[in-house]
Amino acid sequence: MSDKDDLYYKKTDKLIDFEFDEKVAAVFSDMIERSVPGYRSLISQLGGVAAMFVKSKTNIYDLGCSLGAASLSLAARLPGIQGAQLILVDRSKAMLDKCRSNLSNSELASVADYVCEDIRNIKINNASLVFLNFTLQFIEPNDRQTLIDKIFAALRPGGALILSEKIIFADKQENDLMLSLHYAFKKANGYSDLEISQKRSALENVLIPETGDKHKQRLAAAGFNSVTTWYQCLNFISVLAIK
Ligand code: GEK
Repeated sequence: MSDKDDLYYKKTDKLIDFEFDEKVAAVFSDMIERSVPGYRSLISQLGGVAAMFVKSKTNIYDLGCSLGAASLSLAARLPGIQGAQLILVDRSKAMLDKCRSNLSNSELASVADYVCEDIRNIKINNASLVFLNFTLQFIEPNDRQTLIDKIFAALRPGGALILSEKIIFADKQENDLMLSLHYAFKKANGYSDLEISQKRSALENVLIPETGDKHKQRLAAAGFNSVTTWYQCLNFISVLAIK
């Protein structure tokens, strides 16, 4: 169970950049469900999409796994995950510790490896499936193509990357509309104006969204054969890229 997210409830004079520390890990499930439109629905469908690509004797990577929601969704659709090995990676020790305890009573416990490392620095190989579920947005934009190229090289033919991201829109009117709708979503979920604005400032230099087209161009440049948006809720999308 997650505690209620009230991290930005009180006015703070000196806001520091957002970090995935112990305080965030403790409230993360509540935070992401109340902040990301369609998160619960996306997670419940993600496993079904992902299950189509998993092959035995391959590796599945959950990059920026947080509490392991994507992997748990897969396990619910594909019991035993086809005898594949699951590698969960997060550079936040607080998140990864919580992920390990979350999965400890699941069938994933026996096939899961946990790596506390920056995903830019790890080796990836023999992959049938890679999740980048709301993680690329936290990577420095200049490093994104190199990371996507590394994932493409590690995937077997027919393997898939599922990339979910917060996005912006090239058209200003559309972008403003989506920002207003996202704001209304957070208000409806109980966040105050102060909480929303303090969280936004804390994330400003940390979460850098791009357009859906930019993501698709990058995936095409890496060499992906097929690139499809399979899910969208307001300014949050999930793209299925198949090698
Ligand atoms: C979910 N996938 O619920 N290397 C490793 N981990 C990183 C890096 C990096 N360079 N940058 C950020 N992270 C999850 C949700 S949350 C999304 C993912 C959000 C990690 C970071 O520590 C955090 O746990 C996660 O990526 C992003 O399906 O909070 O909006």
